[in-house]
Order: sequence, then structure tokens, then C-alpha cells
Amino acid sequence: MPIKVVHADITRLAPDAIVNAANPGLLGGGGVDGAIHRAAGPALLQACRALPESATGVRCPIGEARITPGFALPARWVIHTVGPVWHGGDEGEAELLARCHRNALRLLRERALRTIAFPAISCGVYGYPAAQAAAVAVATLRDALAAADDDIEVTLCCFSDAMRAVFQQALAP
Ligand code: AR6
Repeated sequence: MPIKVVHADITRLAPDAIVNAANPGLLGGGGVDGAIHRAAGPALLQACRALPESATGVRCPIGEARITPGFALPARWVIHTVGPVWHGGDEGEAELLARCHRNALRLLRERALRTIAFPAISCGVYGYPAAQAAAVAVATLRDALAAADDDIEVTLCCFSDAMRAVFQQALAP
């Protein structure tokens, strides 16, 4: 099974890349973003600051992804993506969340990397209902993995046992 769910702190995992649920500025924040920056050390902030802006203060528009080294993290790379803020579901949130997952996998493949861990993107301060986010994440990743014949392994990293149960449920056939 190329997709598995774990209850863990993503900063402790050692896949080729971990995904950060960032904001468009990519200069850090709370939640998993703050934890990743703390664990990676100040070089990560410098690397993010060096990424080009597509508009003032925007280094990564919603749904896109950018890659940096992981510095002091056990993971060699960090793929930063920006999930949508939940506005009720009628503002394209599902498509934007799907793009986050697709674009992160695309960067992984472009770098010829094989293992990746995702947090529950948008499920914290961005307010996306967990069961709906899990359904989007699982469906998108399954489609993207099925589209190519490589041996990518995806870990869905949940920060609580309740969240792990929600993602495990989405993975159930
Ligand atoms: N390991 C794994 N998951 C974690 C960790 C961790 N160490 N810490 C938190 N989570 P959030 P968002 C979970 O709020 O909703 C930031 O300030 C958390 O429990 O981190 O996409 C950014 O800068 C939740 O289930 O991300 C943005 O401004 C999930 O990660 C904004 O938050 C996502 O929660 C992004 O909001």
C-alpha cells in the first residue's frame, strides 16, 4: 500500500521530503509551519526568503508548492505548499487542496525522490473540516500515484489520534 496514515510529529519523520502547510509569504507561522521552521533551524527561513515573489509578499500562491532543503530536519527536503482557508466549501477549496497534493508530488517526482510525508493541510487554523480534507487528500494522491508507474510512498502524518482515525477512515476502501 503506497499510502499509510500515522500519528506523529512530522518534524521527526525521515522521508525524502516532508510537506509544510505554509502561508503564501513562506516566512513561517504557527502550527506545523512553526514546528518545521524550529526543527530545521534558521537556514530554512533564509532559504524561503530567497525564493522569488510572484506578487508582493507572495512566494507561493494557494495550491502551488516550492521546495527547499530540510537543513537540520531528518528529512532532506521540505516541500512548502499553501492550502486554502475554509470559507464553507463553495469557493473552490477542494480543488485548491487537491492542487497542493498534486503539486507536492510533482516536485517530488521532478527531483527523483521517492518518499514523502504530508501533514493535514488546511485542517488547523485554516479551518478545513477534517473528514472532507482527508477525502480530498486520499482521492488526489491515489489518482496521482496511479497515473505513473513509480514506487513513491506517501505517509499521511496526523498530529492527534482523532485526526489519524479520520484519515484512516478516508483510506478505508
Ligand atoms: N506534525 C504534524 N502535524 C502537525 C504538527 C506537527 N509537528 N503541528 C501541527 N500539526 P496548521 P493550516 C497539524 O494550522 O490549517 C500556519 O501558521 C495540526 O494539528 O499547521 O494549513 C501557516 O503559517 C493540523 O491538523 O496548518 C499558515 O498561516 C495540521 O497540522 C497556517 O498555519 C495543519 O494545521 C496554515 O494553516
